[in-house]
Amino acid sequence: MDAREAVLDKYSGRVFKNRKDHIIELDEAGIPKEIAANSRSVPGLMINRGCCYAGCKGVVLGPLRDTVVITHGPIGCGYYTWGTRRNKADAPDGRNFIQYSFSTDVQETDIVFGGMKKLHQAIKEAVEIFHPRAVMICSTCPIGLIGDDTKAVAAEVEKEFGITCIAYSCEGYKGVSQSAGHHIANNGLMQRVIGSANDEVKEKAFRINILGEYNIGGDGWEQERLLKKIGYEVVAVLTGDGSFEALTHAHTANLNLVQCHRSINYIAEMMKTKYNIDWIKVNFIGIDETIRTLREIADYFDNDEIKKRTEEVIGEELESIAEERKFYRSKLEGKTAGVFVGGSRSHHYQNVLKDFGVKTVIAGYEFAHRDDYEGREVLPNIKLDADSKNIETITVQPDKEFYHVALDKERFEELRRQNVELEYYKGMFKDMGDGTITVDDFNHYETEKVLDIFKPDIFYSGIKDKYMIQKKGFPSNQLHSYDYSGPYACFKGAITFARNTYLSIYAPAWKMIVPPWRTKPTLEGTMGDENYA
Ligand code: CFM
Repeated sequence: MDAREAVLDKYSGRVFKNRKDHIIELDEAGIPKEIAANSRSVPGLMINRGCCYAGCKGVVLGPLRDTVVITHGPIGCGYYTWGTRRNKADAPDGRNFIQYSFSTDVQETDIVFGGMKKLHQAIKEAVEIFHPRAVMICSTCPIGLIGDDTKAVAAEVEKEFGITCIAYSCEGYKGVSQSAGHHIANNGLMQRVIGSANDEVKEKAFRINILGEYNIGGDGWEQERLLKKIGYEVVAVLTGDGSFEALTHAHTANLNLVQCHRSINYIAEMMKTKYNIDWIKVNFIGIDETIRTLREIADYFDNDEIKKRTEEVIGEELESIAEERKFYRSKLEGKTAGVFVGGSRSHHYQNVLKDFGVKTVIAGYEFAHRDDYEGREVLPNIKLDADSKNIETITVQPDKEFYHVALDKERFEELRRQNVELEYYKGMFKDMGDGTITVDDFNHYETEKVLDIFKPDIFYSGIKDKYMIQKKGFPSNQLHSYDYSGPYACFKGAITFARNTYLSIYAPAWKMIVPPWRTKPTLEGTMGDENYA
């Protein structure tokens, strides 16, 4: 029985039929195989996904520091998503509201009589107290069910307070995971925020946006530090330590860097159509990947000074980490890992592991789509199901005023021939292979099974399964929140990541654990009427 069969073995016919296409064994590197992704999870299985509201409010809109993002729904939705994602933010203009949880605290009476008045009152209070640059309304499940017209409230607020207010119908049930919420948030930002400031485009300047970087543990700050050191101007970051204010100018940049393809590819594509801003898939996770990324950006702009500075900065950064890099490589070489995160990191982190000689034997995404596994070339073959059709796809037109000059066709093709991922993402599969396994939408049972089969030295995941993994005797670090550490991006970040990995693998604690169920049964039961005797 191979690993895949062993994982599927215990399933009933119906569950087997569903799960078999989500588990792929990769034999040869570079040969993508089709995987089932972005579909409904099997009810009853313990999975790690979030909901549509989580993707819209928590992931994409939440990090905007000068904006009040208000949860319209029962208090639990706002409360349980409060402060759980480590998207750090500064307060350069005195506006940073991300420590707060704004909610309308919808009650039974509101469900019966409607919550629109309450929403209006809540926004009024927030605007008067905090003076935000904008207000975003995020609806949760019950709001969609009772049919509150949040868009009407937003329009009223705009008139009354002269402030941008956008309502998002991102009810949790809208999609099969948080991925739906990313798309909804992308649409709103594109329609109402990006391009709303009336500035001038500076054609030849080295002005860039970083898309899909959420500044978890300070990753975005580390990227900005390097890019500025080279000589780039960062116009906007979407959306880590980002601001409504900066987003209004995003259309004036000359290149979009896409870090997390899954959560932001919609905006990248729409900005290409509307403003002719090229996007390039980058990766700042990993030493070799950061070097590749910096060189590709320099190649894109094709400017001697920028190229020179790029090499100088790479040299300086490499020198500053040389010793530690060697030490951690000597400790980690030959180890194996499992990586299971949302929709990008399971790919990105394989690169930093490779830097230190660690092989990824198990990988999977919670909610990515087939293109994140197989590459964007499969996009035309992805059949939209009813769940995906539920999410609006908006179309944009070229903007007469702000349409940029971008690369000419020849240069574009030349860069593509050099494997620069211009308007392209190759996906995770092409970097895997050799008997490794990929599992889409892992559940806890499957996690336990792959741990038993592959016995990796470490398994990276999140808070929902971390302790279950550790109870099985495997060290587990969180790759969503970085276990309160970070940044992990770029050169210095790679060292911090390696240090945490080293500390976890070399901690003897996990081998000493004897869970109680190993020595005695923890669940006892009786059959039939014995209890009532
Ligand atoms: Fe993109 Fe993210 Fe991720 Fe994501 Fe996320 Fe996250 Fe993630 Mo947690 S935007 S897809 S919805 S890289 S919150 S910062 S770590 S699951 S792999």
